[in-house]
Amino acid sequence: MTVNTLAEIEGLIRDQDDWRSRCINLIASENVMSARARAAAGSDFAHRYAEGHPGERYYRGTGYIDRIEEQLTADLKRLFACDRCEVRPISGTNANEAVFSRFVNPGDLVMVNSTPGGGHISHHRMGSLGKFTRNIIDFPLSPDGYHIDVEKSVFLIEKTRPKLIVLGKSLFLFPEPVRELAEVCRQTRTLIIYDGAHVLGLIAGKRFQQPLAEGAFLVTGSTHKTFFGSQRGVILSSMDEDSWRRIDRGAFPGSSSNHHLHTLAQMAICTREMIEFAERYSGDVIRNAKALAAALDRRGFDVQGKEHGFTESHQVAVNVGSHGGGEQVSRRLEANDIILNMNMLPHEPLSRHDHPDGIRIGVQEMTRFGMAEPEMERIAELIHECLRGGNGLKEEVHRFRGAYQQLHYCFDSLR
Ligand code: DSN
Repeated sequence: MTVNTLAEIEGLIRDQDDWRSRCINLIASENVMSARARAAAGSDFAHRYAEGHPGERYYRGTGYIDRIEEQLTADLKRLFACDRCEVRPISGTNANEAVFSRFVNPGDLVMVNSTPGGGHISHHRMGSLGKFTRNIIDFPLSPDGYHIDVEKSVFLIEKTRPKLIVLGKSLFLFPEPVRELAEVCRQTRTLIIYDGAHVLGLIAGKRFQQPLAEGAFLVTGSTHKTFFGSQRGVILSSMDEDSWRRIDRGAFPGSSSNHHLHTLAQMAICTREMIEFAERYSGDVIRNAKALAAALDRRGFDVQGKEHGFTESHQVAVNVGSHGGGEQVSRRLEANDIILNMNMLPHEPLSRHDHPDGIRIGVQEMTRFGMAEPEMERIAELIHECLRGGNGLKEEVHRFRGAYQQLHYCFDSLR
């Protein structure tokens, strides 16, 4: 549908704000920012450039962002207990690109999680990693598909001696075997890259594994899934000076020029919120994910990972093949203003990427709006009703969501 006038564009922006505030938002890669963080998007920083490092910029007029960037970097080092932090990537994929571009040469072998096994597109041949090498192999998985098979992986790493392994993924229910693979990787001089995009806030809250302490060379991540925002990327490490110089050049000028100063300012605010609230928030998120998984299981859904307690993260995965598959189910739910995404599950061939069996559910946003275990029960009930053919649930969804409009785990009320 064509949008003809400026007023129509502005109307669509308002419609989006209004609509998603009435939806049950369950996309595992999204979160919402506090009003204080959102306000920074409209600041003068949105117009400015600041290539380089604080105090050594290629532009003048950067005094204020220099102070913010320095403080943000210091805050993140403290939060993640590391010596080095790169905040200039403008997304998680951009952060991965900064790393791959400096540590992967043509022909280098890299081991990753497969796409059906949950691996992110930037780890694959068609994504960022594929620009630097085509020699990419998958981790062997345990029979349930949600865990890396450590024994087989150790054997494969010893035999093939990859340059890098990339742990961390987009369908991310359980911790990765960082500690278990650290020793063999030391022996084979294989670097462990941990993509923590989905679980960054849970790591910050110390409710998930601590990849750097467990032996990862570096952690990349986006900052807006279980972290509070803004939509950016980050690289964290305690690596040596020489290696870090490569990351530094990878971030700029390798994979970005200007690094979007308004969202950097927002991230500085969100990081302060994380420092204060991450521990409580991430505990609540994981409890809610487990509660939602159990509630769906009780209603007869094929919730994945059952033998391991369903999930240890913000995500729940459900095989809805018997309900018509993930594509159809996500559309039916969207028609009732329950928003989530279809997702491949580990047993599926790549050819089913646009009609997979699975759906992936994330509870991090609704948790931030104050929902707890009883509300997870109600969400399970609404999903169940909808998939049993119930339509016209929108009103009930809006009524339910209407009671959860205030954002928690932030300083908005102290303004
Ligand atoms: N593809 C996104 C996700 O939804 O997991 C991450 O970039």
